[in-house]
Amino acid sequence: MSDIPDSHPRAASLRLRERLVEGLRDGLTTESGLIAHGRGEALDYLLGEHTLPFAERAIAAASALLTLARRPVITANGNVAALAGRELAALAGHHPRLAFEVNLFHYTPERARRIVAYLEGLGLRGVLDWASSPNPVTLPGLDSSRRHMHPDGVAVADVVVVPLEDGDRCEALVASGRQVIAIDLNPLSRTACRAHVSIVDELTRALPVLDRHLTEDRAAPPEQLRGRLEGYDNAQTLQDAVHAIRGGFGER
Ligand code: PTJ
Repeated sequence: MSDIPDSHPRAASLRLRERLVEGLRDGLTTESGLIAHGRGEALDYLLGEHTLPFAERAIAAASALLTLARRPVITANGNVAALAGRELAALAGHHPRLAFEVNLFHYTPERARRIVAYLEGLGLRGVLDWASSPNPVTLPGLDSSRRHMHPDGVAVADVVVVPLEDGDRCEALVASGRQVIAIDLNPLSRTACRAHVSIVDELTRALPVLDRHLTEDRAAPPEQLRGRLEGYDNAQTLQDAVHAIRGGFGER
């Protein structure tokens, strides 16, 4: 890691870049992942690099969905593992009901194996990889490597969290009847527009907030959680996010 002083105005953003560059070096992330990160970084800059009220609302709804879920699964690609491995491990430690599954667009068995090993090295046990199962299941309507599902993971999930996802998979998951929670800084992406709950926030910032909400919701009565979901309007979330991006937050 290079030495980024805390006083650097862009320290947090530069440290995220470093996580991805390390991820590339360690064979977790692809070159395309760096480009995908640049797009997210630009949008986050326009959002003021803060978790804004529309994202807080979406995270509260996501927490209700996950708490009510029978089998909640969070999927991780190369960017997600490299950027947010520590945050995922913390989430898993606090909320053992959550399952984690590797799902890659640019799939190679070696990269999947490295991602599982990396996450397990951070303390996240039992990360699923469809290729390790003799009976992987296929998500209908999808041609990419992302169609494969582990039979104990996404295949049997009723709620799936898809951070930094491509639109095709999000659409196919929604079409399959699963509830889908996206974490995506682009409120105009097909993923954000198709998901039931779209968290328009930077992944490593959003996960600790979700962690806190999940802890608080453990004691919440189910009717209260269902009421929160009924009152949640994802179209409004996306509209507020677009408005925030277009408005900008001034020079920093
Ligand atoms: O590891 P693989 O092979 O599965 O590939 C992963 C990537 C990310 C390369 C692949 O899924 C991809 O190309 O994704 P997209 O289609 O570029 O979509 C990524 C979305 O995530 C974009 O809308 C970005 O704005 C958004 N994004 C990027 N970085 C972040 C982010 N959203 C939240 N937090 C971020 N840090």
